Amino acid sequence: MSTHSTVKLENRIWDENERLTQAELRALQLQRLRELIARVAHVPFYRDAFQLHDISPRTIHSLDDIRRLPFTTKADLRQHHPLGFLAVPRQQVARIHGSSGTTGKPTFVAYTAADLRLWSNLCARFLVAGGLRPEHTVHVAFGYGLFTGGFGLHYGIERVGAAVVPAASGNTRRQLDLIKDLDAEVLVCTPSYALTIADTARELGLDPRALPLKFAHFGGEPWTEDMRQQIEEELDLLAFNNYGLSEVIGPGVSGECVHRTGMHLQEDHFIVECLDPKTLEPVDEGEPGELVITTLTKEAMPLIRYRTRDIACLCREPCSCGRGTAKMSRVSGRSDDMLIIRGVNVFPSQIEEALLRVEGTTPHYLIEVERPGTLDQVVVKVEIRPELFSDRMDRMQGLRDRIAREIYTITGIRANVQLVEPRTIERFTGKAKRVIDRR
Ligand code: DLL
Repeated sequence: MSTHSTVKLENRIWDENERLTQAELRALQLQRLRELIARVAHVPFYRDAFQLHDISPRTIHSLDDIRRLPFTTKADLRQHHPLGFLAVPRQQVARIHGSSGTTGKPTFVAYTAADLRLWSNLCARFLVAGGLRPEHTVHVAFGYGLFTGGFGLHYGIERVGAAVVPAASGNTRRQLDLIKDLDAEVLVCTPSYALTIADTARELGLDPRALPLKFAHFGGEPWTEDMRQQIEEELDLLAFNNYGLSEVIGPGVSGECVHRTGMHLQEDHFIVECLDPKTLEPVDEGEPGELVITTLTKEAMPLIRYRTRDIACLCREPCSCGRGTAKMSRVSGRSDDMLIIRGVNVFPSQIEEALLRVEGTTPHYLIEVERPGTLDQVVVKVEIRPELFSDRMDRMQGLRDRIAREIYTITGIRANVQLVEPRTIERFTGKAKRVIDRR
């Protein structure tokens, strides 16, 4: 039996800025915050808010003044769809990614060439912190497309000088062949997909522990310490956590070092606040709160105080790896109703939108999410109109297919749609409970 999980990783730091102390970071953040305010002053959303609250680089005296700045939410991005938050001329945009919104349309995120360089550098930082070296071959099983996972990690790996296998998502058997044939030591994907890889290997009569993988960088969805242990055990590798979100940049906001005691936030490029989601006041250090992120150095679409809705804790105690940056805990939940299903962000309102497009349905539905094995499964129970409820199998089948197709078009997930008789889904007098998450 191989012993990858006992591999000793040497602590390496990619970029000297990672060693800045908290005091140095604070000074740099203040300077960059002022520059940012000047840069976004012509973006209509910020211009109006700045005028209202008399905000300019000169009125920002300390980092505490960030609390005078407006929040930015996903709804704000939507209202300025598609690119109303652009802070540079359109000709300077080098790439556009997108993330699922609360309705069918994605929210777009634009990058200049400098933003793309920054992004790959930020990914290189956490990859190197978690053991990546130029001699490695990395298997990337994230989707390549509007989703930021594939391209973000891809260029980060190239930046380090390692070899990338852009396997993308799907066809797990083929992925296993690639990992074996190309001797990939590093795996990059969602943590749940890693378990699918292990399952599929066993189905094929292969020992997943015998794969050449030595360590892995996982992100894009919530996972637990128990799941880390399970993955490490099943695939015999060391697993590292990294976090990010499209609106802010994609992967690269934070990632673990060799100590794996929290993810180092890249504080020279982001100011991260941890706030009570109800009062929007800062929580005490170490207490859970919603992460609110200001992008200090992005050019194309900088955001001020973006409400991530992700709940986590911050820790500012120095880490023995030599990085001066604060660390965030695992994400423990969300302050909104967004679900992450097989790495895809889904809002219940998107399912509702899909139902509205299909005649014969009612707005009464229930989303049940389970993880029977390693993969998430979604059942959408939909009440249909009494006059349409029929014994004719073909009719009901047709309706079910149409609903499933609409859900797929809007969310990108394949749901198991079940039609239920009128008035069988519970009615609510207060806030409707539309989701049962059994994972
Ligand atoms: O998932 C970016 C990403 C890709 C990060 C690959 C890491 C690796 P979005 O699709 O916009 O972007 O989804 C962002 O996913 O707000 C969190 O709720 C969740 N998320 C991302 N990473 C983690 C993680 C990418 N390590 C949303 N742990 C975020 C828990 C995570 N949740």
